[in-house]
Amino acid sequence: MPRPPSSATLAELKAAVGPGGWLDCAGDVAPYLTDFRHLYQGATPLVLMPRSVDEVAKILALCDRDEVAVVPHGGNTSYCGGATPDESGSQIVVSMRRLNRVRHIDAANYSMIVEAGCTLAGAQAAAREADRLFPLSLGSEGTAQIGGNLSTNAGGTAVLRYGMMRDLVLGLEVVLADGRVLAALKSLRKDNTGYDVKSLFIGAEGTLGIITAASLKLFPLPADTATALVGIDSPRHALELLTRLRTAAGDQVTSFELMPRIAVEMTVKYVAGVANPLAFDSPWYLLIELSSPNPNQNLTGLLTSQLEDAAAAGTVKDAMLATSLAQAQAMWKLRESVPEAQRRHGASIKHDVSVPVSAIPVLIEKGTALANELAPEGDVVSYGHAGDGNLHFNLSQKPGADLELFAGRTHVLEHAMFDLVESLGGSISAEHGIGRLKAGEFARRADPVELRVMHELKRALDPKGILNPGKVLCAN
Ligand code: 2HG
Ligand code: ZN
Repeated sequence: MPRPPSSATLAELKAAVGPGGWLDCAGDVAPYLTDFRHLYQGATPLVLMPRSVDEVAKILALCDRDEVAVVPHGGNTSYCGGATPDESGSQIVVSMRRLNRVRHIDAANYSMIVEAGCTLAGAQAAAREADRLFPLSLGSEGTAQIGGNLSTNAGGTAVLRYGMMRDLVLGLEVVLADGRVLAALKSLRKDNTGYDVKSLFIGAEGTLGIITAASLKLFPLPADTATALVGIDSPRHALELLTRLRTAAGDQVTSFELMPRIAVEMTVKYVAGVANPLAFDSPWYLLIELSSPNPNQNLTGLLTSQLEDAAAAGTVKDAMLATSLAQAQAMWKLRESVPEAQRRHGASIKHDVSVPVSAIPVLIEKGTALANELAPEGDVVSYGHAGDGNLHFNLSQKPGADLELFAGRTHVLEHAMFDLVESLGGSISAEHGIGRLKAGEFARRADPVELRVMHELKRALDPKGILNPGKVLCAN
């Protein structure tokens, strides 16, 4: 069991990172003590900001020796409290923000090595400069860091085409709990040498080691893109259209995002500069993007003809194709601002869940019935990455509804939603991780053998339990 650090340990930790590498005044550490959604308010005696792998290794060796708990901290955009220390005041925070270099880009190998504290937008920009695409794409990419993206196995809006963060990794450098450095930073597409050890650290939320750098896959930059905002009557039509487009355009279907009317209305109302470009109101909207590195694909022509055929078949009500980059960006702003609009509107209850894509319409139908019954103070705002089977099945407090009553529905509704998701063969966490928020539900619902294996791995790699205690796995 980790214990509070002594003043001698704190002094050694400060010395390990040197002047300018740590914070311990209340005002300075405050931003590290609460999560993005303000679900948790923790405490810490010390925030460390290492600048090299060696410094991270020294920190962990000291913490392991003295059994001090460590909470790795990236861009702090996570939704499940995975990067926030607990309330005890005995956990050290290790911020990765100064470990943020792009170490190497190998354009011919379509790979790059970046450090954990590099922002996702920074990694994308570095790839672009080398005429390559790093395709992970999220609303919070300006702040979110590569280490956090890896640790939560982040998803976002281009998973349909490129996969999740796990699918974009060739190698990792990780500092283990006792300070040893696992140097698995190869940039190979083929490497069948035994167990895939690096993959253990992806999605582990810093509970098995601290990721310090990654070798990431790059892709050709798109040279042709077609973006459309489409009005449809029901989620079933979304499924029909997705099948039609994948048949016609294969892997060129890059994004397929679903939004209900209420999400569009809220976003137009609360977020400056957002407009709904469609002439007609629609119960549901899709934001669709096709892309290809081939400039001569005429994707706009392809998407137009597919949408026309879909309209003739009664699948599509109304559609608008972006005719300029600015128009495409405006459509993306509409989609990416939905979380901000929900925040401005009032309190929300969130479920980041996934089901097989074919079950999305049932999830929406049954989930909405559950929400109306169990949380009548909320409006359902279910939107997200329909093409991946991932919905943010959220509720927003109804205007004028009692906040306490609404918030009080969270657990009963979550339980029912998770039961529904499980009955459809889905997951209670699609892309936001487990963190502290879902650790209890995860422990209750995980396959017992799989959970046992996870605890065994945790004990093997972190026998003193110093790495991000209470996240992902509950103490057993
Ligand atoms: C998104 O897809 C993010 O916009 C946030 O994953 C989802 O706020 C949410 O629930
Ligand atoms: Zn999302």
